[in-house]
Amino acid sequence: MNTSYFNNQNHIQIPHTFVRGMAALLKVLLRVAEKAANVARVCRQEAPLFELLVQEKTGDDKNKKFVQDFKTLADVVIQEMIRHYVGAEFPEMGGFIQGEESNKFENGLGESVVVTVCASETETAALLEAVLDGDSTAAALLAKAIHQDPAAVDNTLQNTGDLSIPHSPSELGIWIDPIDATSQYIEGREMVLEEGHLSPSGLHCALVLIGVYLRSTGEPIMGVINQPFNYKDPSGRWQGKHFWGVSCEGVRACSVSLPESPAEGTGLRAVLSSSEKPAVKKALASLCGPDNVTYASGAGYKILCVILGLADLYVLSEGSTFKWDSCAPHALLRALGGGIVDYTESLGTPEPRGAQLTYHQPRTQNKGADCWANQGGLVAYLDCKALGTAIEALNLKP
Ligand code: 2IP
Ligand code: CA
Repeated sequence: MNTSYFNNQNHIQIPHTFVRGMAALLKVLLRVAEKAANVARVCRQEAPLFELLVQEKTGDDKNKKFVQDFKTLADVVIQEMIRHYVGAEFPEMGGFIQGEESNKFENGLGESVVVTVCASETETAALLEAVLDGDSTAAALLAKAIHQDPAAVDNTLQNTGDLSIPHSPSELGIWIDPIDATSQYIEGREMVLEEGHLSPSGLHCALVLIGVYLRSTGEPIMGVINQPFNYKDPSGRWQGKHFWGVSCEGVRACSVSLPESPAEGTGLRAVLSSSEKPAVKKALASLCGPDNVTYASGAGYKILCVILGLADLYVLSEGSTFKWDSCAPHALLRALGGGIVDYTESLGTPEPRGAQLTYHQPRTQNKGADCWANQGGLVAYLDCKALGTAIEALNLKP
Protein backbone atom coordinates (compact mmCIF):
# COMPACT_ATOMS: atom_id res chain seq x y z
CA MET A 1 0.00 0.00 0.00
CA ASN A 2 1.26 3.44 -0.86
CA THR A 3 0.49 6.83 0.58
CA SER A 4 0.87 9.97 -1.47
CA TYR A 5 1.92 13.34 -0.19
CA PHE A 6 0.67 16.52 -1.86
CA ASN A 7 -1.82 15.88 -4.58
CA ASN A 8 -0.24 18.05 -7.29
CA GLN A 9 1.92 16.85 -10.14
CA ASN A 10 5.12 16.58 -8.03
CA HIS A 11 3.66 14.18 -5.50
CA ILE A 12 5.91 11.47 -4.18
CA GLN A 13 4.88 7.91 -3.40
CA ILE A 14 6.00 6.71 0.01
CA PRO A 15 5.73 2.98 0.77
CA HIS A 16 3.35 2.50 3.68
CA THR A 17 5.90 0.67 5.85
CA PHE A 18 8.28 3.64 5.53
CA VAL A 19 5.65 6.27 6.33
CA ARG A 20 6.05 5.47 10.03
CA GLY A 21 9.83 6.13 9.92
CA MET A 22 11.48 9.31 11.12
CA ALA A 23 12.97 9.96 7.69
CA ALA A 24 9.46 10.08 6.23
CA LEU A 25 8.27 12.47 8.95
CA LEU A 26 11.33 14.66 8.39
CA LYS A 27 10.64 14.79 4.64
CA VAL A 28 7.05 15.85 5.25
CA LEU A 29 8.16 18.57 7.70
CA LEU A 30 10.80 19.88 5.31
CA ARG A 31 8.29 20.11 2.47
CA VAL A 32 5.57 21.69 4.56
CA ALA A 33 8.06 24.20 6.06
CA GLU A 34 9.05 25.13 2.50
CA LYS A 35 5.36 25.62 1.63
CA ALA A 36 5.08 27.83 4.72
CA ALA A 37 8.14 29.85 3.69
CA ASN A 38 6.60 30.27 0.28
CA VAL A 39 3.38 31.67 1.75
CA ALA A 40 5.48 34.06 3.89
CA ARG A 41 7.33 35.25 0.76
CA VAL A 42 4.13 35.59 -1.29
CA CYS A 43 2.58 37.81 1.42
CA ARG A 44 5.47 40.23 0.93
CA GLN A 45 5.83 39.84 -2.85
CA GLU A 46 2.22 40.24 -4.02
CA ALA A 47 1.13 43.86 -3.76
CA PRO A 48 -2.48 43.27 -2.55
CA LEU A 49 -1.20 41.05 0.29
CA PHE A 50 1.76 43.26 1.12
CA GLU A 51 -0.49 46.29 1.47
CA LEU A 52 -2.62 44.43 3.99
CA LEU A 53 0.48 43.22 5.81
CA VAL A 54 2.00 46.62 6.45
CA GLN A 55 -1.26 48.52 6.84
CA GLU A 56 -1.57 50.34 10.17
CA LYS A 57 -5.23 50.84 10.92
CA THR A 58 -6.30 54.09 12.49
CA GLY A 59 -9.52 55.58 13.87
CA ASP A 60 -12.74 53.65 13.25
CA ASP A 61 -10.95 50.91 11.34
CA LYS A 62 -9.21 49.90 14.53
CA ASN A 63 -12.48 48.33 15.62
CA LYS A 64 -12.49 45.99 12.68
CA LYS A 65 -10.87 43.28 14.62
CA PHE A 66 -9.63 41.20 11.76
CA VAL A 67 -8.64 43.58 9.00
CA GLN A 68 -6.33 45.49 11.29
CA ASP A 69 -4.39 42.31 11.78
CA PHE A 70 -3.60 40.65 8.49
CA LYS A 71 -0.21 39.65 9.86
CA THR A 72 -1.99 37.40 12.35
CA LEU A 73 -4.01 35.89 9.49
CA ALA A 74 -0.76 35.15 7.63
CA ASP A 75 0.53 33.40 10.78
CA VAL A 76 -2.71 31.45 11.24
CA VAL A 77 -2.88 30.43 7.58
CA ILE A 78 0.68 29.09 7.72
CA GLN A 79 0.08 27.27 11.00
CA GLU A 80 -3.15 25.69 9.77
CA MET A 81 -1.50 24.66 6.52
CA ILE A 82 1.26 22.87 8.42
CA ARG A 83 -1.29 21.25 10.72
CA HIS A 84 -3.45 20.18 7.76
CA TYR A 85 -0.71 18.51 5.72
CA VAL A 86 1.14 16.89 8.63
CA GLY A 87 -2.18 15.70 10.12
CA ALA A 88 -3.17 14.22 6.73
CA GLU A 89 0.05 12.20 6.54
CA PHE A 90 0.20 11.24 10.22
CA PRO A 91 -3.40 11.17 11.53
CA GLU A 92 -2.17 9.78 14.88
CA MET A 93 -0.49 13.14 15.53
CA GLY A 94 -3.59 15.18 14.67
CA GLY A 95 -4.56 16.25 18.20
CA PHE A 96 -0.98 17.01 19.16
CA ILE A 97 0.00 19.54 16.50
CA GLN A 98 -0.05 22.85 18.30
CA GLY A 99 1.07 26.36 17.53
CA GLU A 100 1.13 29.93 18.63
CA GLU A 101 -2.14 31.03 17.02
CA SER A 102 -5.83 30.26 17.42
CA ASN A 103 -7.60 29.66 14.09
CA LYS A 104 -10.80 31.54 14.97
CA PHE A 105 -11.19 34.93 13.33
CA GLU A 106 -13.78 37.63 13.32
CA ASN A 107 -14.12 39.77 10.20
CA GLY A 108 -15.21 43.40 9.93
CA LEU A 109 -18.86 42.28 9.79
CA GLY A 110 -18.61 40.55 13.16
CA GLU A 111 -18.76 37.07 11.60
CA SER A 112 -16.65 34.40 13.23
CA VAL A 113 -14.69 32.23 10.77
CA VAL A 114 -12.52 29.23 11.53
CA VAL A 115 -9.52 29.31 9.22
CA THR A 116 -8.75 25.89 7.75
CA VAL A 117 -7.20 24.53 4.59
CA CYS A 118 -9.97 23.09 2.39
CA ALA A 119 -9.79 20.23 -0.11
CA SER A 120 -9.51 22.59 -3.09
CA GLU A 121 -7.93 25.97 -3.79
CA THR A 122 -11.34 27.41 -4.75
CA GLU A 123 -12.89 26.39 -1.43
CA THR A 124 -9.95 27.78 0.56
CA ALA A 125 -10.21 31.05 -1.40
CA ALA A 126 -13.94 31.29 -0.60
CA LEU A 127 -13.27 30.76 3.11
CA LEU A 128 -10.46 33.33 3.18
CA GLU A 129 -12.66 35.81 1.31
CA ALA A 130 -15.12 35.66 4.20
CA VAL A 131 -12.32 36.45 6.65
CA LEU A 132 -10.94 39.16 4.40
CA ASP A 133 -14.22 41.10 4.21
CA GLY A 134 -14.78 40.13 0.56
CA ASP A 135 -11.30 40.96 -0.73
CA SER A 136 -11.34 38.27 -3.44
CA THR A 137 -7.97 39.23 -4.96
CA ALA A 138 -6.09 38.82 -1.70
CA ALA A 139 -8.03 35.63 -0.87
CA ALA A 140 -7.24 34.06 -4.26
CA LEU A 141 -3.52 34.90 -4.01
CA LEU A 142 -3.28 33.44 -0.53
CA ALA A 143 -5.21 30.27 -1.47
CA LYS A 144 -2.96 29.77 -4.50
CA ALA A 145 0.17 29.93 -2.32
CA ILE A 146 -1.35 27.51 0.21
CA HIS A 147 -2.21 24.90 -2.42
CA GLN A 148 0.97 25.26 -4.47
CA ASP A 149 3.52 22.46 -4.28
CA PRO A 150 6.91 23.51 -2.92
CA ALA A 151 10.15 23.08 -4.83
CA ALA A 152 11.96 19.85 -3.89
CA VAL A 153 13.83 20.44 -0.65
CA ASP A 154 14.72 16.96 0.52
CA ASN A 155 18.03 16.55 -1.33
CA THR A 156 19.95 17.19 1.91
CA LEU A 157 18.40 14.00 3.27
CA GLN A 158 20.57 11.71 1.17
CA ASN A 159 23.24 11.10 3.80
CA THR A 160 21.17 10.73 6.92
CA GLY A 161 21.75 7.00 7.25
CA ASP A 162 19.17 5.07 9.22
CA LEU A 163 16.78 7.37 11.04
CA SER A 164 14.61 4.60 12.42
CA ILE A 165 13.77 5.04 16.08
CA PRO A 166 11.51 2.96 18.29
CA HIS A 167 8.63 5.44 18.44
CA SER A 168 5.41 5.66 16.49
CA PRO A 169 3.72 8.91 15.44
CA SER A 170 1.12 8.34 18.18
CA GLU A 171 3.91 8.99 20.73
CA LEU A 172 4.91 12.34 19.21
CA GLY A 173 3.70 15.93 19.37
CA ILE A 174 4.54 19.00 17.28
CA TRP A 175 5.10 22.68 18.10
CA ILE A 176 4.78 25.19 15.25
CA ASP A 177 5.89 28.80 15.14
CA PRO A 178 4.56 29.85 11.73
CA ILE A 179 6.66 33.04 11.58
CA ASP A 180 9.02 33.77 14.44
CA ALA A 181 10.24 37.40 14.73
CA THR A 182 7.04 38.73 13.17
CA SER A 183 8.13 42.32 13.80
CA GLN A 184 11.20 41.82 11.59
CA TYR A 185 9.00 40.14 8.96
CA ILE A 186 6.65 43.15 8.87
CA GLU A 187 9.41 45.75 8.99
CA GLY A 188 11.15 43.91 6.15
CA ARG A 189 14.66 45.37 6.29
CA GLU A 190 16.76 43.58 3.67
CA MET A 191 20.29 42.59 4.64
CA VAL A 192 23.05 40.91 2.67
CA LEU A 193 24.24 38.18 5.01
CA GLU A 194 27.96 37.76 5.43
CA GLU A 195 29.12 34.14 5.76
CA GLY A 196 30.17 33.40 9.34
CA HIS A 197 28.70 36.62 10.78
CA LEU A 198 25.70 37.23 12.95
CA SER A 199 23.44 39.91 11.51
CA PRO A 200 21.34 41.36 14.37
CA SER A 201 18.10 42.37 12.64
CA GLY A 202 16.27 42.25 9.34
CA LEU A 203 14.09 39.91 7.29
CA HIS A 204 16.51 37.00 7.71
CA CYS A 205 15.57 36.83 11.43
CA ALA A 206 12.05 35.66 10.45
CA LEU A 207 11.93 31.85 10.67
CA VAL A 208 9.43 29.03 10.27
CA LEU A 209 9.97 26.63 13.19
CA ILE A 210 8.56 23.09 13.42
CA GLY A 211 9.66 20.97 16.39
CA VAL A 212 8.74 17.37 17.28
CA TYR A 213 8.79 16.11 20.88
CA LEU A 214 8.09 12.88 22.72
CA ARG A 215 4.73 13.11 24.47
CA SER A 216 5.93 10.92 27.36
CA THR A 217 9.08 12.84 28.34
CA GLY A 218 8.82 16.15 26.48
CA GLU A 219 12.26 15.69 24.83
CA PRO A 220 12.62 17.54 21.53
CA ILE A 221 13.65 14.88 19.01
CA MET A 222 13.34 16.51 15.59
CA GLY A 223 13.43 20.06 14.33
CA VAL A 224 13.08 21.87 11.03
CA ILE A 225 13.98 25.54 10.64
CA ASN A 226 13.20 27.33 7.40
CA GLN A 227 14.60 30.82 6.83
CA PRO A 228 12.38 32.19 4.03
CA PHE A 229 14.54 35.27 3.35
CA ASN A 230 18.13 34.07 3.19
CA TYR A 231 19.35 35.73 -0.03
CA LYS A 232 18.06 37.31 -3.22
CA ASP A 233 18.69 35.48 -6.50
CA PRO A 234 19.93 37.42 -9.58
CA SER A 235 16.30 38.06 -10.62
CA GLY A 236 15.66 39.79 -7.27
CA ARG A 237 13.53 36.96 -5.80
CA TRP A 238 14.06 35.92 -2.21
CA GLN A 239 15.37 32.42 -1.69
CA GLY A 240 15.26 30.51 1.58
CA LYS A 241 17.47 28.11 3.42
CA HIS A 242 16.53 25.24 5.68
CA PHE A 243 18.17 23.40 8.56
CA TRP A 244 17.11 20.20 10.31
CA GLY A 245 18.22 17.89 13.10
CA VAL A 246 17.20 14.60 14.72
CA SER A 247 18.25 13.40 18.15
CA CYS A 248 16.59 10.38 19.70
CA GLU A 249 17.66 7.15 21.38
CA GLY A 250 21.28 7.42 20.25
CA VAL A 251 20.35 8.47 16.70
CA ARG A 252 21.81 11.87 15.89
CA ALA A 253 21.76 13.56 12.51
CA CYS A 254 21.87 17.21 11.48
CA SER A 255 22.07 19.21 8.26
CA VAL A 256 24.53 21.55 10.00
CA SER A 257 28.10 20.41 10.70
CA LEU A 258 29.55 21.04 14.11
CA PRO A 259 31.47 24.33 13.92
CA GLU A 260 35.26 24.14 14.31
CA SER A 261 36.48 24.67 17.89
CA PRO A 262 37.68 28.23 18.41
CA ALA A 263 41.41 28.82 18.83
CA GLU A 264 42.77 28.48 22.40
CA GLY A 265 42.20 31.65 24.42
CA THR A 266 39.30 32.89 22.28
CA GLY A 267 36.60 34.35 24.53
CA LEU A 268 32.99 33.19 24.62
CA ARG A 269 30.44 35.03 22.48
CA ALA A 270 26.93 35.60 23.79
CA VAL A 271 23.82 36.74 21.94
CA LEU A 272 21.02 38.40 23.91
CA SER A 273 17.71 40.15 23.46
CA SER A 274 18.15 43.92 23.54
CA SER A 275 15.56 43.94 26.33
CA GLU A 276 17.70 41.70 28.58
CA LYS A 277 18.18 42.82 32.22
CA PRO A 278 21.16 45.14 32.84
CA ALA A 279 22.65 42.79 35.51
CA VAL A 280 22.74 39.88 33.02
CA LYS A 281 24.19 42.09 30.26
CA LYS A 282 26.87 43.25 32.69
CA ALA A 283 27.80 39.76 33.94
CA LEU A 284 28.14 38.47 30.38
CA ALA A 285 30.09 41.54 29.24
CA SER A 286 32.62 40.87 32.05
CA LEU A 287 32.83 37.18 31.12
CA CYS A 288 32.98 37.52 27.33
CA GLY A 289 34.30 41.04 26.88
CA PRO A 290 31.92 43.81 25.79
CA ASP A 291 32.64 43.24 22.08
CA ASN A 292 31.61 39.61 22.37
CA VAL A 293 28.08 40.35 23.55
CA THR A 294 25.71 40.95 20.64
CA TYR A 295 22.00 41.79 20.54
CA ALA A 296 19.78 40.21 17.90
CA SER A 297 16.06 39.90 17.09
CA GLY A 298 14.03 36.73 17.16
CA ALA A 299 14.24 33.98 19.72
CA GLY A 300 14.55 31.36 16.95
CA TYR A 301 17.21 33.38 15.13
CA LYS A 302 19.31 33.71 18.29
CA ILE A 303 19.20 29.93 18.82
CA LEU A 304 20.05 29.44 15.14
CA CYS A 305 23.14 31.63 15.69
CA VAL A 306 24.27 29.18 18.41
CA ILE A 307 23.54 26.18 16.12
CA LEU A 308 25.64 27.74 13.35
CA GLY A 309 28.49 28.61 15.73
CA LEU A 310 28.01 32.39 15.28
CA ALA A 311 27.55 32.66 19.07
CA ASP A 312 28.41 30.27 21.88
CA LEU A 313 25.46 31.12 24.11
CA TYR A 314 22.00 32.64 23.97
CA VAL A 315 21.02 33.72 27.47
CA LEU A 316 17.49 34.89 28.30
CA SER A 317 16.67 35.53 31.94
CA GLU A 318 12.92 36.06 31.47
CA GLY A 319 9.91 33.99 30.46
CA SER A 320 9.31 35.83 27.17
CA THR A 321 9.68 32.81 24.87
CA PHE A 322 7.32 29.90 24.37
CA LYS A 323 7.51 26.19 23.53
CA TRP A 324 6.91 26.97 19.84
CA ASP A 325 9.94 29.31 19.83
CA SER A 326 12.43 26.80 21.18
CA CYS A 327 11.30 23.22 20.35
CA ALA A 328 12.64 23.00 16.77
CA PRO A 329 16.02 24.70 17.32
CA HIS A 330 16.44 22.77 20.61
CA ALA A 331 16.26 19.50 18.63
CA LEU A 332 19.05 20.73 16.31
CA LEU A 333 21.24 21.72 19.24
CA ARG A 334 20.75 18.26 20.81
CA ALA A 335 21.67 16.63 17.52
CA LEU A 336 24.98 18.53 17.70
CA GLY A 337 25.62 17.66 21.36
CA GLY A 338 24.27 20.89 22.88
CA GLY A 339 20.94 21.84 24.39
CA ILE A 340 18.70 24.47 25.96
CA VAL A 341 18.36 24.66 29.74
CA ASP A 342 16.00 26.59 31.98
CA TYR A 343 17.95 29.71 33.07
CA THR A 344 16.49 29.92 36.59
CA GLU A 345 16.81 26.19 37.31
CA SER A 346 20.35 25.99 35.97
CA LEU A 347 21.50 28.81 38.27
CA GLY A 348 20.49 26.76 41.27
CA THR A 349 22.14 23.45 40.40
CA PRO A 350 25.70 22.12 40.22
CA GLU A 351 24.68 20.20 37.05
CA PRO A 352 23.11 22.87 34.78
CA ARG A 353 23.02 20.47 31.82
CA GLY A 354 20.29 18.52 33.62
CA ALA A 355 17.87 21.46 33.50
CA GLN A 356 16.86 20.86 29.83
CA LEU A 357 13.61 22.45 28.65
CA THR A 358 10.78 20.01 27.96
CA TYR A 359 7.75 20.44 25.72
CA HIS A 360 4.89 18.24 26.95
CA GLN A 361 3.53 19.83 30.11
CA PRO A 362 1.62 23.10 30.40
CA ARG A 363 2.15 25.33 33.43
CA THR A 364 -1.37 24.99 34.71
CA GLN A 365 -0.94 27.87 37.15
CA ASN A 366 -0.65 30.20 34.12
CA LYS A 367 -3.42 31.30 31.74
CA GLY A 368 -3.72 31.14 27.92
CA ALA A 369 -0.49 31.18 25.94
CA ASP A 370 1.47 31.67 29.16
CA CYS A 371 0.79 28.00 30.02
CA TRP A 372 3.39 27.24 27.36
CA ALA A 373 5.95 29.92 28.27
CA ASN A 374 9.55 28.97 28.94
CA GLN A 375 8.87 30.64 32.24
CA GLY A 376 12.31 30.40 33.85
CA GLY A 377 14.13 31.88 30.84
CA LEU A 378 16.68 29.83 28.92
CA VAL A 379 20.31 29.29 27.99
CA ALA A 380 21.06 27.75 24.58
CA TYR A 381 24.52 26.24 24.08
CA LEU A 382 26.47 23.85 21.91
CA ASP A 383 29.36 23.14 24.24
CA CYS A 384 28.55 22.21 27.83
CA LYS A 385 31.83 23.74 29.05
CA ALA A 386 30.63 27.11 27.74
CA LEU A 387 27.32 26.56 29.55
CA GLY A 388 29.10 25.77 32.84
CA THR A 389 31.35 28.83 32.57
CA ALA A 390 28.40 31.13 31.85
CA ILE A 391 26.30 29.74 34.70
CA GLU A 392 29.22 30.24 37.12
CA ALA A 393 29.54 33.87 36.04
CA LEU A 394 25.78 34.46 36.17
CA ASN A 395 25.58 32.91 39.65
CA LEU A 396 28.03 35.57 40.89
CA LYS A 397 26.05 38.54 39.57
CA PRO A 398 24.25 40.69 42.17
C1 2IP B 1 8.87 36.45 19.49
C2 2IP B 1 10.07 36.90 18.68
C3 2IP B 1 10.73 38.01 19.42
C4 2IP B 1 11.31 37.50 20.74
C5 2IP B 1 10.19 36.86 21.54
C6 2IP B 1 9.41 35.80 20.74
O1 2IP B 1 8.08 35.59 18.71
O2 2IP B 1 10.98 35.86 18.45
O3 2IP B 1 11.71 38.54 18.60
O4 2IP B 1 11.85 38.61 21.43
O5 2IP B 1 10.74 36.23 22.65
O6 2IP B 1 8.37 35.26 21.49
P1 2IP B 1 13.38 39.10 21.24
O7 2IP B 1 13.60 39.44 19.82
O8 2IP B 1 13.49 40.24 22.21
O9 2IP B 1 14.21 37.90 21.66
P2 2IP B 1 6.95 36.14 17.62
O10 2IP B 1 7.60 37.07 16.70
O11 2IP B 1 6.54 34.84 16.97
O12 2IP B 1 5.88 36.75 18.46
CA1 CA C 1 7.80 33.24 18.15
